[in-house]
Amino acid sequence: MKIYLSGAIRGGRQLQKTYEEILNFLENKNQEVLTFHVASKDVMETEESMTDVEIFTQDENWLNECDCMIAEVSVPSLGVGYEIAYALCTKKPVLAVYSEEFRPISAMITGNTSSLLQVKKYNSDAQLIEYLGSFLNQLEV
Ligand code: 6K6
Repeated sequence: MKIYLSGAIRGGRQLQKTYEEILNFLENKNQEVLTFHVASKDVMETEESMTDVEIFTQDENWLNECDCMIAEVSVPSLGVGYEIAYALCTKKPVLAVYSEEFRPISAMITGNTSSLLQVKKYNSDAQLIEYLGSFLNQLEV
């Protein structure tokens, strides 16, 4: 399954290690993560090699190509919010996870009752992984 991993870049990189953990879990489950760069330690340096139009176009293509989205929404990010809305409008299932240490999350996420969106608050790495596993199981992959 092709997964769009969404996480803050210009919004702030304080959860980069968590994004890396999510990426590792998904890849160990043999999933194809289209946006693996979100978890990269060097993303800000790499960013300088692309224009904003190139970034947007590439991500829009991946949003159209993905089967589902996993978004880490603890760190507020315009890009992540945009991507979640795009995925839902194009009828893709979305799992949005956030750490209880980072509340409150936008009501546009926690108050969204779309049947395609699951929003989960985690209190440990183990719980985060549990939510990821359960989301994959629901999609039967
Ligand atoms: C290339 C390689 C590594 O980094 C780059 C250039 N930057 C971006 N590349 C790809 N996607 C990006 C880049 N900057 C933001 N995004 C998308 O927006 C990602 O899919 C993230 O989920 C989201 C983050 O948005 P901001 O507003 O926090 O930057």
